[in-house]
Amino acid sequence: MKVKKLLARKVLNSRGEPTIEVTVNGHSAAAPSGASVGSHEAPAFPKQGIGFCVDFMKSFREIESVSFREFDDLGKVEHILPTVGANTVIALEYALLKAMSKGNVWRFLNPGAKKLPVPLGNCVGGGAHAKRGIDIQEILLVPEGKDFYERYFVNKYIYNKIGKVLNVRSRTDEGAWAPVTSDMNALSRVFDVVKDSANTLNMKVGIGVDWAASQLWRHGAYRYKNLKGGSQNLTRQQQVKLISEVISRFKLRYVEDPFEEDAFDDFGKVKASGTLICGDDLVCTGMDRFKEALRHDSVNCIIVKPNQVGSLIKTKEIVDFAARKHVATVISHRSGENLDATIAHLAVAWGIPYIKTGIYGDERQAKLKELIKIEKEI
Ligand code: 2PG
Ligand code: MG
Repeated sequence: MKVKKLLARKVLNSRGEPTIEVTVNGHSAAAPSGASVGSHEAPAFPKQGIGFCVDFMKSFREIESVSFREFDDLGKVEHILPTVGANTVIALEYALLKAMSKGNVWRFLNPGAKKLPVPLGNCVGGGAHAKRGIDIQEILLVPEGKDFYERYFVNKYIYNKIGKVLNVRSRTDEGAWAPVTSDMNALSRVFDVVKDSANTLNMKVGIGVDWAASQLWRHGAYRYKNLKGGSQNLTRQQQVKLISEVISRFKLRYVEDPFEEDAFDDFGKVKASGTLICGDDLVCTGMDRFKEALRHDSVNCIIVKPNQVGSLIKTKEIVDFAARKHVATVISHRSGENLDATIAHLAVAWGIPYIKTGIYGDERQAKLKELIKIEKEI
């Protein structure tokens, strides 16, 4: 495929922040943006700003001489990362993939793909994703079910139930309920609703948490506004103890970033059987940091977010490497999203076992609906 028409413009994401949209031969894509951004992520945009990136893409003539036939050909544009930032590269790569595959990305990448990922559903949250509320960034549902659609259904059912039980109207950036209460109260109420709903539905549903602990870590302590009914500062050791207690009390299936982003050793201290200990800010989709995490035996799961690293080639490398190391992967949306559903296609094509997308809102539903469609095609 040759790039015959390349367009770029500024658009707004779900948080109302500007980002770039790139269109290749009529196929458009934009990259999402985070609010709890790991300090080891590639910069989303260069300091000259998004307007500069839009102008750069519009005059990116050298792309016309490249031929794009397969996934690895994306490597031919990745040298622009230092100039235009990770979000521009990812928007361009998504648009190129869509154009190469005529919109059928998963089949183009892996026609033999068979498995759909398990949707981790953000049902209650706070932290950097809400103006007021709990300290924990996300409480997630980990549904079991015979197929993707059933798991999608379970998440939606329980999400609605939780809204009624907590009696809240406000939502986080990702569409999760944002109650103003203590973290422990939120967790135990979700735990009760999940238990009741699982009985009613006759299904198994686990609970997960994205603690996003780097956001709480300031001047050598984890600083909570309302962990148990009042503000509290915890040392590293106290945080390890807290996380271990919470894992066993709520039988957590999944815990993301329970410690600050450089605490490789602490992650390894809370390994519990049946619990995925997941690194997001810890690894930032970076191979070097992932290898460091393996050396410290920190995690048995990692988040992958293409725009943390600004390269789909490197994202695939880390996904494949993790599979070889028996480390689970979770491909994830960002809190500032758009309607693009490419991560749904990547999850299927690359055999990624989990996808984190949220439950409520058009931008979250876009990915889930795409997976429901793909399940029918498979
Ligand atoms: C996270 C993400 C997505 P953000 O921390 O996992 O939920 O948040 O996009 O704000 O980094
Ligand atoms: Mg996270």
